Amino acid sequence: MNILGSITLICALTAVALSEKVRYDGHKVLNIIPRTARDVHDIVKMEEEFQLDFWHLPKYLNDSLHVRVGPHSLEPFLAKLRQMETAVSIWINDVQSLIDTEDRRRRERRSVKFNDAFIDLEWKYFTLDEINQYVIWQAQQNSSYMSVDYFPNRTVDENEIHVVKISHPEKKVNQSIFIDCGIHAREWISPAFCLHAIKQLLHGNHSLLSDFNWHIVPVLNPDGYAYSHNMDRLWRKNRRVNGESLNCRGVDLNRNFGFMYDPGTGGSMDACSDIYTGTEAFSEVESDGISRYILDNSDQNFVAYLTVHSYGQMWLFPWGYTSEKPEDYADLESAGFAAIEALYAQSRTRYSLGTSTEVLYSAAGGSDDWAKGAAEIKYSYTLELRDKGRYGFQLPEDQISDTVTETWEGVKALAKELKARISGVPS
Ligand code: 0X9
Ligand code: ZN
Repeated sequence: MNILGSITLICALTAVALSEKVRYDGHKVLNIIPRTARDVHDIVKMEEEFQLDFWHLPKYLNDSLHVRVGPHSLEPFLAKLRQMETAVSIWINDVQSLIDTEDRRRRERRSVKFNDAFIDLEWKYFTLDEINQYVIWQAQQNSSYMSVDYFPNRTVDENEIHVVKISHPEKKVNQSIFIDCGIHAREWISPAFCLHAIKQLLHGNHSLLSDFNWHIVPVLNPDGYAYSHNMDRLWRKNRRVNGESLNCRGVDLNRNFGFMYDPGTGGSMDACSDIYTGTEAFSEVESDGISRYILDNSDQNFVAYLTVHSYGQMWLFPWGYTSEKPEDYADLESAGFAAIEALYAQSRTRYSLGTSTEVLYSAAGGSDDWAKGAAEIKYSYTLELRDKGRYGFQLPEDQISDTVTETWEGVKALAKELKARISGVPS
């Protein structure tokens, strides 16, 4: 084949590869202020008719609803909203152009060379390969502080799930904090936070290691995370092949945990749904793997479980499966308050605090409920990082640094508070 032929072939192959990527041209995210609970109910019922993708559902009156809608459904959907006399504004005008901007930035930035302990992690969203390389490299550089373990089973796409353990090399510490990131694929700021936490624990103030051992899963859903980079930026679930529903892959891992598992509460039994619960509790290697790890390491005495999501700026705690509150609600609320206060002091970013059902919506099968209800980790929190919907899942890279820094301030304040509570000395 001559040069021209080769170029044509390369172009054709590139076109095929590119055309496979899911595009969101002309898709808008609308900000709707429903007038009544009935309005919310009616809008949610239109999901299938207009192929709606709900990014945020309102919890109280005058709260807003964020929904992505494609170009063909836009006019008929707006007509329905007009009939309901609901206030609506365009929040994101073209989802694809945000994705394109993000892609362009990523292409401009060379792949990272891991040869400097103070490497700037906050300048771009790392790919799965880069995250794995970073984790292995940090473990090699800091072998006395950090070790890397793996969940026993690989994922559907043959990825391994890493668990990083960082602890003091000399002191024997018998309390631990567990953090996982990236359970939902498209919430890219979450793994970025876990990498920042690892870096701070290794290269920041080592006194944090005198009080706790830290167990961190940087990407709990590696298949979904890679897929959201390579194919569909807005993918949420893992990549499980769902029996006969060949076109509809994936289970929402945060509906698959085995404590009060219930597809009828905030989940779906439809394999095509973004909140598909899977066929049964712990059917997935990711959720099963993490629960086994936590139970098998009970000698580590986990005092806190943190699972990091986006978006909405919320510091949530159980329960998510019911509107009832845990009997130690006041303890979780006051420790959470210390965290969001420190976070606010850092950057003036405001968080809401309360149970998932109170602040957000009820949804059963979440990892936070399991950690508290089954693994008996008292201080179990779901963190929903920035923002409040301006960019949603596509939080621009120039906000990574401030977001992970303020969140780390919150987590450190929580650790300090818990240390004081455990030792009985007020902070
Ligand atoms: O719905 C979720 O899984 C979480 N929100 S997100 O937008 N990141 O998807 C909230 C989970 C709160 N916890 C429980 N409902 N148990
Ligand atoms: Zn999430």
